[in-house]
Amino acid sequence: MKAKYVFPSDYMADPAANVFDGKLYIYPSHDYDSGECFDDDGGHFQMKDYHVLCIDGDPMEQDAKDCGKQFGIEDIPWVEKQLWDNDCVEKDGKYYLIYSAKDYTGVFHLGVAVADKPEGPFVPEADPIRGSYSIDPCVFKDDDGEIYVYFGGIWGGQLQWYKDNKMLKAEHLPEGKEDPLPSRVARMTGDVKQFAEAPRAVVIVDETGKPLPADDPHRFFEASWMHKYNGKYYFSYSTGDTHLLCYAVGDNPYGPFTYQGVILEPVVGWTTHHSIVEYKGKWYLFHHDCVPSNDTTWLRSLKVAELEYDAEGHIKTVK
Ligand code: FUB
Repeated sequence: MKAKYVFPSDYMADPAANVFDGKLYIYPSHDYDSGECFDDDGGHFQMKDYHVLCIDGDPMEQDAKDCGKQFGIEDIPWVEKQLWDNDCVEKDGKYYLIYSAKDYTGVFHLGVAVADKPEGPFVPEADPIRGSYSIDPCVFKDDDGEIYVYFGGIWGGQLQWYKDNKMLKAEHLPEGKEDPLPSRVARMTGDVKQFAEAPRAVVIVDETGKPLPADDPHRFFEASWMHKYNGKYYFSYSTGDTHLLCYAVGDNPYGPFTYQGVILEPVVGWTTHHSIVEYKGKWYLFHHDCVPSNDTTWLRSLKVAELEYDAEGHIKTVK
């Protein structure tokens, strides 16, 4: 399958692609070379602002255009550093960008910024979402209009710090046949600014209904994404240290989701992160790799590939 770079003029990552007003809008992280060294907690990812990108045409032919800087760390009172992944949803003609960032105590939370147009300008709320934690929000609007946020990431994403939505004194990374750390999902309030309920675990099970164990190379790590295909809920995610994008299918937004297979094989660079979107009758996988930066893990470039399903609704692996 063909793949193409989307925005060759700058380093961007973690693309959340959405269709608004007949155009493709991409909400990425904005990588840059901060000089921080690589570490297992992602200290080399020191992003300091957000941009929105737009493609009005065939994404396999056209590069994205930059709609400009939206806001930076200096505009958000609660944030000290690391503006990581973000995503955007529309409700009643307003656009809500949900992002992850670290506060002044070194803890990740989710924040909200609001705009009248998908290209911004987005204005951040003064405080993070109450009760939010960890990273990598994906905002999903179901056909009935309810909005859900999926989030979470382990290691530097701090998900291992939490149990039952409370921060633990001691962190535990599950091993062997223990249940893995799950992504989380919460329905949002009508104003899309708070959780309407306590976040729930997103459980991925095998074909017998048993949760995939912690030592399964296909277990969840970070980069949640939700899309619907033929009435089914497709939860996709990165497996982090095994470097795959995988997916699982369920009957409702909360799951459980039954593991199906690999969407994307490992790319150049440590991280892999994506979104899946239907645009003008075709399905696309947006993701990133580090080929243009010669495998510099913190300088990633956006890519797009066409995505295909077989007759049973299985996604064909992009190699
Ligand atoms: O961009 C920083 C982090 O790298 C993201 O939050 C992860 O999903 C990984 O792509």
